[in-house]
Amino acid sequence: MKFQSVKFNHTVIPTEEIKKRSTTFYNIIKKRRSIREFRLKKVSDVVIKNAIKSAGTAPNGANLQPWHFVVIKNKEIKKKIRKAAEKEEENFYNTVAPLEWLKALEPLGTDSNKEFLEEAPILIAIFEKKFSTKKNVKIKNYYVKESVGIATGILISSLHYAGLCMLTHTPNPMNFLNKILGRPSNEKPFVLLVVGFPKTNCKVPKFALQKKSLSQISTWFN
Ligand code: IYR
Repeated sequence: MKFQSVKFNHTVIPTEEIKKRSTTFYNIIKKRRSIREFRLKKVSDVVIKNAIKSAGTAPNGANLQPWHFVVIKNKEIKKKIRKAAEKEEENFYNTVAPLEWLKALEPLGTDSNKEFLEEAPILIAIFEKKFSTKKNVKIKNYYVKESVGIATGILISSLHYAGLCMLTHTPNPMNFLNKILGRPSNEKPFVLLVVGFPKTNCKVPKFALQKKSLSQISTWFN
């Protein structure tokens, strides 16, 4: 295989240290919870910048990096997003959602009120790019959903590790985000990440604590 390459330098750390690090990571990530009540406390830009830069390192199709992150701190824009999201959610909860879906959502206690979209200090709208344009030429992207999904996972992990809380919010449909945020039509909203700190008496659904066991989620051929 012929390709321009550079040497890959990887420091192999001692086995015991690897085990320790993996346990530490699990003990941190298992504390992540989706929250819907945010306090007014601000978040430093540097934390958001580092998280987006981390997300930008995600493995992705042909290194075309088919994502775009829009950071919203502006009150007026948050208000517009809340209004548009609540309109879609009202339609979802009152008209389009099948009974089965509403039943599945019952333990979460969610409804069409999305106050958190104005309460939270930061919203990050993540867009997937079906294609990119370079000097007016259309470039097709590959494995877009997979790539953006992995990048979003890294973004969430980074923010959680830094000590922030969030909600992955997906009002359906989300194309109002293109209009409000002025994003082009080759970009499709993937998720709206609501970021900040929980209110003092923030509550989370009890049932979401129940995670499937290792044997339920994995199969091993040793
Ligand atoms: N988008 C709606 C409904 C909703 C759907 C799922 I699947 C969830 O895990 C949570 C909510 C809302 O945000 O209320």
